[in-house]
Amino acid sequence: MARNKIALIGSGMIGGTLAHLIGLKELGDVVLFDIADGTPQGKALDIAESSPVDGFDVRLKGANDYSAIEGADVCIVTAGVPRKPGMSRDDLLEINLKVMEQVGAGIAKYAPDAFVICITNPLDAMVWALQKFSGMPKNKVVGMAGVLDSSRFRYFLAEEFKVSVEDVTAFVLGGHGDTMVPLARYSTVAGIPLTDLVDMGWVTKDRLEEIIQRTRDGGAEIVGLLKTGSAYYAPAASAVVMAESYLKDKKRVLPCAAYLSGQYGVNDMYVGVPTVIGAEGIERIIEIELNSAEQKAFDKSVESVAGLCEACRKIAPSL
Ligand code: TXD
Repeated sequence: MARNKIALIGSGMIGGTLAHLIGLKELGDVVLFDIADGTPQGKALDIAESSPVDGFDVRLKGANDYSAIEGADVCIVTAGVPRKPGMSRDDLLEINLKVMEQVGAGIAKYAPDAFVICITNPLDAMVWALQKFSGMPKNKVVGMAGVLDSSRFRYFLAEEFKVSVEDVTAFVLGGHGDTMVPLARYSTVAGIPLTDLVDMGWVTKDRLEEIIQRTRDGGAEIVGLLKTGSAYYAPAASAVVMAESYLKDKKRVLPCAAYLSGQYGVNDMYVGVPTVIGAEGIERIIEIELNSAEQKAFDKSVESVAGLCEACRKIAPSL
């Protein structure tokens, strides 16, 4: 049985971390692709040289030519420019839109059957553009943000309550950015909703609001600390979980930026919603009831994603 092939389009901080995690988990052979000469080759060789120590059998290869990704089962896209301090995700739009055009063409030519996970920011607009540029099926092109945002929320809650991160679940809806919508009543500690934990005196409403705001600002907090780039360990781990659910047909329920055609009243846009990922890609979009405050926050988030898509259309009218 042939091994899975995973192509990483972009071999920067997230790309390199992805390659290492995929190796350690033996998820498949890895091709690191980048326009920078030597970076993907160097990272592939460095990680391959760690494989005898950690005992994993995975082939790793670096390339500057799209032909190297031929037949990939999964493509994870991080190509582009990351945020610098003071820069918003939207500032990246113009540069990264051009990158998505090239990446879309490369994947469509060499790996048209792949499951494509886009990470490049501004996420909801870039994954939308990538799907259009590539012309690939909408259920096979998805954006990573919700797994990361909810993981940050889970971590902050576990710290607050002094319980294991394993027992905290969190639910985040909407676009990746300042308008994301963490949902307290669908986030739990061992099944107990946060709203009940407020009633039980575990946390005050105000403190919970602070944690929610920290989650919204989670990306900026890391950018402010690192100063030279954005987060990469947690984003890479989040994308690997999505790739694994696809390759192993696990049907995990994961919040992802998925193409909406009427769900949640949204059309022709990618927005973060709960999905089921299995061998068919995005197999299901789960629609939950929102109360009026949640709906309002969600609508605001959708509006900001719509603004980004509009800005993309101005730059690339073919979209
Ligand atoms: O939740 C999320 N979705 C995110 C998104 C969380 C964190 C970071 N997020 C975004 O991921 C971030 O704003 C960036 O847009 C991407 C990648 O972040 P990373 O930290 O890996 O950026 P790097 O280290 O700068 O790597 C980008 C690489 C770099 O090696 C460039 O040479 C390469 O992309 N690059 C390209 N590769 C292929 N083709 C083209 N055109 C290209 N342009 C740049």
